[in-house]
Amino acid sequence: MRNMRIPMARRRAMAVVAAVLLAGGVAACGNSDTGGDGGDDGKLVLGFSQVGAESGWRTANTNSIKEAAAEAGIELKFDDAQQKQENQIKAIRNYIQQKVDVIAFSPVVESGWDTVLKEAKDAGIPVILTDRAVDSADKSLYKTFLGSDFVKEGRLSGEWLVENKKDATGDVNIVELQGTTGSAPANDRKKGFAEAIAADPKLKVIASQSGDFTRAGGKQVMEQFLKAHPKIDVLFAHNDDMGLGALEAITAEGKVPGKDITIITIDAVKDGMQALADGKFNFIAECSPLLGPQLMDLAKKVHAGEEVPPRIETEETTFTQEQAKEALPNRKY
Ligand code: GYE
Repeated sequence: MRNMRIPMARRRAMAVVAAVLLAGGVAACGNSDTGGDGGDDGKLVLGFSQVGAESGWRTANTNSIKEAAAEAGIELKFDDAQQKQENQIKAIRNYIQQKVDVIAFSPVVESGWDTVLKEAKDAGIPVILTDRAVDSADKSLYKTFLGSDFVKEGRLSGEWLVENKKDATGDVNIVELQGTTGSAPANDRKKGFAEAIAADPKLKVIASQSGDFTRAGGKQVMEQFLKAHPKIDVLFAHNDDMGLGALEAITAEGKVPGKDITIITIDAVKDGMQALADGKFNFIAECSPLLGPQLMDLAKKVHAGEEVPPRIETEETTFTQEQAKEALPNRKY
C-alpha cells in the first residue's frame, strides 16, 4: 500500500510532475500513482471508460458513477470516449499502463474487445462491464456484467403495442429509430420488439434506421421517414432522446405526436417522462442509469478477490401516460 507520509510540498511537486507526464493522455485526470496497488491515501483506483454524453440517460449514468465513487471512497479515473470504440480502447490501455486496481467500462459496441480485454487480464486487472455487453466468447475476460435486459425492454414495448392496437383495422405502419449501430441496446431492443409484434401480423415495421441515440439524430431520421412514408402510425424509438428529437420533426409536419402517431420510447429520463405526462409520448419502458452504487460495490469485491455473480440485472418497470404523471414529481433523473 502507498499510504506513506510525504511532506505536503513534496506531494504537490510529485503531483505536478505526474500531471505533466500524463498531459495529453486520454485518461490524464490527475493520477499521481503509477506504482500499483491503490492510489493516493491507499484508495482503490477505478478506471472507468464511459461511452460518451449522447443522451439524458448517459448524463444521469455519469453522475451516478461519479457520486457513488466519491461516497465509496474510491479514486475514479474517468474518460469520455465520445461514442468511439478506438477512444475506449485507448483509455483502457492507459488504465492498464497506470496499473489501476479495477477497470470498468460501458462498451459502445458489442464486438472487437477481445485483444484489449486480454491485455487487462494478462496485467492482472479485473474488468467489470456496466450498462452494455460485449459479444466475447471468452467469459473469463471480464468478472461480471451489470446492466439492464435490453431484449426485455424491447419486448415490453412491443407487447404494449400489440395490446394498444388490438382493435385497429388494416395495417399499422411502424417506423423504428435504432440506437447506435452495433451497440447491445440497439441490437437487443430491436430483437425484443420484433419478437413481440410478430404476435399480430398487421403490425409492420416499414422503416428502421439508426439515430445514434441522440436528439439531433432522432430529428433528422424522423424527417426522412416522414418524407418517404405518407402513412406512419407508430414510432418506436430506442431511447427518449431520439423520440424527443422526432417530436420536432412530427410537429413541423403538422402532425400531433401521441395522437396521429403513437410514440413508444425507452429509458424514462425526466424529459421523456414529461413528454409522456404531456400526452406526446404514449409508453416508455424504463432503463435505469443509476448503476453507480452497485458498480462501486462490485469494484471493491473483485479487488478483494471475492466471487461475484457473472450477470447482475437492473430492476425496472414501464410507464403509461397516467403512471408518468404520478411518478414525475419524484423522478431523480
Ligand atoms: O438507453 C441510451 C443511451 O446503453 C442503456 O445508451 C444505454 C443506452 C440508453 O445513450 O439513452
